[in-house]
Amino acid sequence: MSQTGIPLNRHIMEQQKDYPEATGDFTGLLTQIALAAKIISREVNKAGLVNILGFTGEKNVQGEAVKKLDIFANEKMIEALTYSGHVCIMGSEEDAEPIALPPEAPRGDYAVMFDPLDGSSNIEAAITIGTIFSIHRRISSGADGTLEDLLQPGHQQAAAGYVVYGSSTMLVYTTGNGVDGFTLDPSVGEFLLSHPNIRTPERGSTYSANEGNYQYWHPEMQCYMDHIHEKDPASKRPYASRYVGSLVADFHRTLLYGGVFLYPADSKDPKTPTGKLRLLYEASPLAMVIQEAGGKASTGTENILDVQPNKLHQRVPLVIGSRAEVELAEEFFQGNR
Ligand code: AHM
Ligand code: MG
Repeated sequence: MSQTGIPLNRHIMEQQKDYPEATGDFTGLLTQIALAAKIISREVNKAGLVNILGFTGEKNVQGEAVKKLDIFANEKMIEALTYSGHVCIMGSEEDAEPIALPPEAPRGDYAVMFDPLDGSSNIEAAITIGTIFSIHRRISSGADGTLEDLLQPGHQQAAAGYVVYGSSTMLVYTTGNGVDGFTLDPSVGEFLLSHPNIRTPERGSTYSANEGNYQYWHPEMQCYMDHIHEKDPASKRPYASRYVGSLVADFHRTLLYGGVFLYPADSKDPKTPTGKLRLLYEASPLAMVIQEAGGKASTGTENILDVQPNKLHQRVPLVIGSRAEVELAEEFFQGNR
């Protein structure tokens, strides 16, 4: 039973009690992710000070060269997981290849993927950014994890979630048993349960998309966008527009308030005809969260959780949010409107 205010660790342990076969690995894994999130949150909060204090290109107080925040976040995620004993392989949006464990690190049963700092183009402007993570049970049987452990469809995720570094820092996750949100209390350094059992409204009247791409969108997306711009008070159209340009921030708002976020396929860059967002680091984990909250995620024609990945950095069109809003967009994408 969820109790507002309890620390993340206790919440995870209480949830695990429902699974007598649970080994505690999972609790340890999420605890390590939360630890990395606290360290990243601390650095994000002082990002603007780096130049003022003259650290750039020099050494920080620990004598380490100061790094770009996205590289720093990537290193913290990898460090937190490498020696946890719960992981056999990792994948990061920042690394072209799967991240193997060093020989001395203990091996565990999980494959973890993450976007360490999503929305990184917003860092310099103190705009909300985030970390997204996806956890699979390994399916390979050797000592080390393999690419096969990472290339699993989203419906096989054991857990997924994200951290949003905004006006407060929040960690939201699901293990397939509802979605819970925790707010970091910086004074005690703990994530405390603030949003138990999050449910996404069935409908919403807010859309979130980079409309600057309108001329590059395919006709079905243009028709959908024209539709939600029409004046029809009965269906709350025209919808309101909100776009931060950090997926985590746009997603988090959509999860809580309802509506729809879209990053469709477009013809902008012939090298990325399937849109911009990554299946394994962005779309798939957020799809598990939204589905557990009663919403839906789609490519426009297929449930995101059913997409079989064929490469680590695969991109995918994404329509995600309130169930009825995603289904309305799907009708356009599938040519039924
Ligand atoms: P990033 O992983 O390099 O930060 O890029 C992903 C980001 C998402 O957070 C956001 O939804 C999208 O890119 C915004 O793209 P655009 O600037 O094309 O609107
Ligand atoms: Mg990203």
